[in-house]
Amino acid sequence: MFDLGRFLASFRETLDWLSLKKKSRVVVALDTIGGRSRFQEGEVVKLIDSVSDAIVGVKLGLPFYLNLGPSTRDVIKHFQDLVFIADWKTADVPHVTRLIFEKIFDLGFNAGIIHAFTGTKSMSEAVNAARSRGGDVIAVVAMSHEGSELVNSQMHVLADMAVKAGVGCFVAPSNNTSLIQELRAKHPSSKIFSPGVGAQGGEVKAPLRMGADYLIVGRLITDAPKPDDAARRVAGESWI
Ligand code: OMP
Repeated sequence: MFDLGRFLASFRETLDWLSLKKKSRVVVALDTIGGRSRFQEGEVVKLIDSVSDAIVGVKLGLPFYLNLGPSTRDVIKHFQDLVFIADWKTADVPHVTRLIFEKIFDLGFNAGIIHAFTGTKSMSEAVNAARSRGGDVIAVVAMSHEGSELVNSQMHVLADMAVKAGVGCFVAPSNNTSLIQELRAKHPSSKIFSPGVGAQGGEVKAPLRMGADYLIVGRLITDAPKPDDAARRVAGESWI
């Protein structure tokens, strides 16, 4: 189905538009389905279909691509009313980063995630690939897991490098909301994506109140007995 809102807008505008339309700030991280990391294309389409009215986008990581390969393109093509984010968390030299991001957009993704610690030149190459293909880049500037203290202690340096490279979207953890608050204060017009909700201890409302724009939610939805119910519940809570 042709979708005018999606056709006219950039990644960030499309997200805002989908968010308003669906009253949701949820991006689903599709790493597992019912606890399994091996699944068929049909299962993926069925799961996304069942939650699509409650979410604004889907984030597909490297395990997903290693499982489904080029069929990932067919999954993306199936859905008009969602954005797709490639979470390959690239961390490479500039010219290889550009090659990876070109492939990401050729597959139909709307945005890709890069590690900000790779520096301004690598991020600029990702941004160049994104601009030439109408996509966007999201930089990881802080993380949600135990062991991320080093990267988190450098969040502001990383975010400044990302901004210098032309990146306006960040990943920052929902289970460490003071980092979100600091990031929002320094970068008022950025988009902040916040993972770690549910399975990693983050709450739904707290990161949004601190300034996050979107929640990245995986197992809480994808491994739930009824993913559609779980997605609707999280979406409802996220609409504050
Ligand atoms: P759940 O813990 O199942 O909700 O999944 C979280 C998702 O967010 C996974 O796909 C992770 O790869 C991703 N993620 C984090 O959990 N922590 C981070 O610091 C960054 C990310 C990410 O970049 O998306």
